[in-house]
Amino acid sequence: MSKPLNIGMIGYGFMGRTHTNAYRQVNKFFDLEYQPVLKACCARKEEKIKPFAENWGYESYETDWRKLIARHDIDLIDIGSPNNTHKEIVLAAAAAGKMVLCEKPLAMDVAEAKERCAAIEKAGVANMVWFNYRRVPAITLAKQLVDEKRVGKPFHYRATYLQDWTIGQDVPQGGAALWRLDAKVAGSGVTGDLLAHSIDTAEWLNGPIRSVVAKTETFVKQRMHAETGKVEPVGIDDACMFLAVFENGSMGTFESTRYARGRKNFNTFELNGETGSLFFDLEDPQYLDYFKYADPKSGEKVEDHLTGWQRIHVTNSEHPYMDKWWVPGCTIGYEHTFTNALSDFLKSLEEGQPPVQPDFRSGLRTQMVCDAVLASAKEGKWVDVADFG
Ligand code: SOE
Repeated sequence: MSKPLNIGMIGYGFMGRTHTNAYRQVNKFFDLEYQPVLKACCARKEEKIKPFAENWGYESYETDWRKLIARHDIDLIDIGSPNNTHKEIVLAAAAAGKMVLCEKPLAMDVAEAKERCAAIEKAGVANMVWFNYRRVPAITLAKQLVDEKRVGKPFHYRATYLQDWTIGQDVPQGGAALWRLDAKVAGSGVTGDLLAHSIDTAEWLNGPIRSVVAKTETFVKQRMHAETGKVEPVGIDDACMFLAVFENGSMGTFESTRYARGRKNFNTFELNGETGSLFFDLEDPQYLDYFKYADPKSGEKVEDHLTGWQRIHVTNSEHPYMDKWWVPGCTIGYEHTFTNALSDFLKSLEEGQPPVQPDFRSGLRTQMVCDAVLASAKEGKWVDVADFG
């Protein structure tokens, strides 16, 4: 039986588009009871949101998110607007009993994340944070291989998230396109924007991070602000590297920057365990590399003259999500990760407990690690993540 789910989308930028595309596609590929209906979208500027609504097929639009939340014909509020707007919207949406989906990072800091998590849990509304990379089939497969004990006792986790789009000194900060460079709007730089993804993936695959020591750098100290026209100090971290110790005893290294010339969205991880290793690179997203040293069940070593890394082309129907898309060998891409995530969310509504992951509590956990990283960079010493809970 089909159940309409009326969507109220806030934001029309990069994330407004990725999420809306998922709402439009999900029922065409996944067999689900819930059918998202593009009821309304919302942004302050009518000249922006009206064409967005027309282009993507929203039935209506609003220019005040409070009005959107007050509407009785909206079931779910999806937040794809800049980070500093998330707080009030989440609190109001939860109080109104709406389901809430929120773009990452969940919050500007832990205090805000806790408040949001408490509001959502008190209201008992369905929720999810859009850490879409968990739904790259190769990353979901990595999780399956970890759960199947094919990596064994973990020793090392190594993550990088590299981009290069802010190197120019003349790139302004602030405004609709560049708010990620404005600390007042974004909260932090690469730590909240990029490392939050790496941390979410790392904790999903390798369990909680216990402690961290970090160093951040801001290479360009002043930039013109797109809204004021004035040259203002830059408050974000342009680059951040940190060492981590996981609760399971393994060691982690994380590196992120927007100053790695030639790297566009180089989100990689490698996990090295006693019986195997895994490697993934988002710039080559249909592959998962696996090195098998021993059989997970018998423990028998498989090392011989054929031993080597195995490149798994994650496009077969037995691979996560792939039976819903094309025929084996045909790849899917970035936008499909949002559709896959949405299908999991809608399935969880259909089936009830357990709530889909990553939920707000999981987003709070990632925020704790981000805050610990930034605090460590400030204090220049190891800090425990638990102290930020
Ligand atoms: C930043 O450039 C950004 O758009 C992030 O905000 C996204 O979360 C990431 O997936 C791609 O890069």
